Amino acid sequence: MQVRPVIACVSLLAGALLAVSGTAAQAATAASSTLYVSPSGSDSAAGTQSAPTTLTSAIGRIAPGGTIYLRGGTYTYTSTITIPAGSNGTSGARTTLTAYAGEKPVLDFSGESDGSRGIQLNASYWHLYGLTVEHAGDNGIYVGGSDNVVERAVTAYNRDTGLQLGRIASTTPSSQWPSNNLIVSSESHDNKDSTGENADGFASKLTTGTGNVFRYDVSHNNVDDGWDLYTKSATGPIGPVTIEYSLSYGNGTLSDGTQNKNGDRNGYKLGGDDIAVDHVVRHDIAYDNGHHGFTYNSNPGRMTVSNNVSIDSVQRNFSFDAGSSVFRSNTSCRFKVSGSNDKTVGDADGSNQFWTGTNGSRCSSYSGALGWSFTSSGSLAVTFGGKVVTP
Ligand SMILES: [Ca+2]
Ligand SMILES: [Ca+2]
Repeated sequence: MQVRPVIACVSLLAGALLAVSGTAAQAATAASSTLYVSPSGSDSAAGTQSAPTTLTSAIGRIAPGGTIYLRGGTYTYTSTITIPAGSNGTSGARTTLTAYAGEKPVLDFSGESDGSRGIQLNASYWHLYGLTVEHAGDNGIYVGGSDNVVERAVTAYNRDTGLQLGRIASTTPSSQWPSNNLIVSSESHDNKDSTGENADGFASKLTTGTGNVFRYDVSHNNVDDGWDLYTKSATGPIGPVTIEYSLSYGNGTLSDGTQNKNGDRNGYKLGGDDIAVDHVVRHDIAYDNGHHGFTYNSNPGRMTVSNNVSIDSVQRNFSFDAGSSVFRSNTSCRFKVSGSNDKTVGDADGSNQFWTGTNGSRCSSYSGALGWSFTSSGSLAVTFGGKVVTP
């Protein structure tokens, strides 16, 4: 309650600044809800452009639907930054935590001890944009809330999975597991836990609800898997996840060449403990992963597996030994890694070109060197030999 007068003061200033270029409606929203954060900010500062505050102070002060701007530079932290449950935006106006336009805030958690996460997003209806989160003692970003958007994030060099969704606490009932989150236009790479068997790029596993979506994301060179949708008997099925228009490559080998014998090394790992979940996996590319490209991993459900491309996996490009998944228009190619034939138990028709010793006609589009970038709109452009592919 003590901070209320400060907010009012800040709001007047922010409103005056934004009114120049914004509409009246935008200015009215920003008028009670804009804060600026910089690496040199202090907790007690007003949070204006000229007197920026700290991220933890801003999280405690921002109004629902407001915007926190993070100026560029490196922020060093020694403990988790939590956006607490209940500090929600609204369905009509998410609370936004965003990189200041044209700047790159890097949140460096090197000083954390093992087991401490970077950002813990327990609230709902937030929009995180443009954050780089590195070297956390556990997950870089952990999403326990619902209806959030994480956009243009980079999670790298963390000591567990880069970006993970899961319940807030062991006491959280399944009805409150994180749901309807969108992870979009984000990159996760070189995450590595000390055992070498847990750190994936992205994970919606163990305790996640329905409606979570990954779109236009890139996961590469993580010690374990690119994506992991693991389920286990103790906690039961998770909600179906959608992974689309994304890329997973080089998992099982870090960018510096490091491997760990415990790494699972799959591009997309889609299950666990023989529990059926009907995930949707479409328009995705797996390239040069250390085990399977796409694997059901004992998920016997009816997954939608369509328009994916898998190339040069060390084992199978597509590995589905059981279940009733529906396979359409998938493409499997080998150029330099021999591997094993695909196995696709379920409903697979002639639109697929699975690998059983030779490349199909569509493989000619995937023979060159891999490249990728995000377009200005945030979609993912993947190229082979310099040519954009759109599987
Ligand atoms: Ca593992
Ligand atoms: Ca994993």
